[in-house]
Amino acid sequence: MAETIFLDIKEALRKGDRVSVAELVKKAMDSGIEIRKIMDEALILGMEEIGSKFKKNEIFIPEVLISAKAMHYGMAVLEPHFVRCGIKPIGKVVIGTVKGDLHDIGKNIVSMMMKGVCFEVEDQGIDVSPAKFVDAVRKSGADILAMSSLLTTSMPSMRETIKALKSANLRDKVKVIVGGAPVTQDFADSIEADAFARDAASAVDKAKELLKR
Ligand code: B12
Repeated sequence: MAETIFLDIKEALRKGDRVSVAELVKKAMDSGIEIRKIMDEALILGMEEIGSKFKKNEIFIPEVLISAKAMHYGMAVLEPHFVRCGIKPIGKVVIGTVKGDLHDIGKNIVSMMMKGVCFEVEDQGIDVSPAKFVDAVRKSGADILAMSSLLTTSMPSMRETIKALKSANLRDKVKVIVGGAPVTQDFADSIEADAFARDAASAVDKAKELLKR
């Protein structure tokens, strides 16, 4: 049962059929399939398959954009079910995709899962400059700054943001976690980030750990 719906979701994602993606995700939920499974095995896997087709030049930016939009529709169906929190958040996170980078699917998943464990999340969106991150951290008094990068060319902006936090005397007030497909633990260490995570579930675990440090 799950396998069939997941195949249908992936196919609808590939076609960029946002209405079907949303309907099928809802159908999967209604049939009792675990939300995390729908996210990991249908939506994220589906997007990965689109990624490999893009890499092999079998599909191009317009198709990827349409699929990305459909992915957002699917995630929007899941999001309310991730969040079941009381009034008091466990901590505050400022999140965003770094300057020069427009990829936001992974960042949105991280944001959604952080909200799911009751972090208050301030999403700065995409193409966020170091100055904008610094400003958001200062104004919000965030415990954690989470930066996403999907391009090797935008990764240096993470370093720039950490430098900017230092210049603004905020570096010791906020923990920094970084992630995104090209980001590695070595890179995170080299820019003196406090943590790195490969996927959204580990991002949540690491963020909780950071609160204790
Ligand atoms: C979708 C997509 C696009 C869409 C983005 C739409 C959107 N709204 O996001 C569009 C079409 C706009 C696009 C454009 C481009 N793209 Co693109 N894109 C992708 C694609 C196919 C999928 C990315 C994705 O969403 N993956 C699914 C999510 C769930 O995975 P994820 O982002 O990695 O996130 C997970 C983890 O990394 C982690 N994570 C993510 N963020 C964070 C943050 C923190 C703090 C933590 C802890 C963890 C974490 O958790 C997430 C969930 O588990 C990838 C291929 C790929 N395999 O990654 C290429 C890819 C990233 N793109 C690429 C390129 C080159 C481009 C363009 C330059 C193409 C061009 N010639 O114009 C432009 C750049 C535009 C720009 N300035 O940003 C390259 C990057 C190569 C590189 N290493 O630099 C890739 C790898 C494709 C390829 N193989 O060539 N792209």
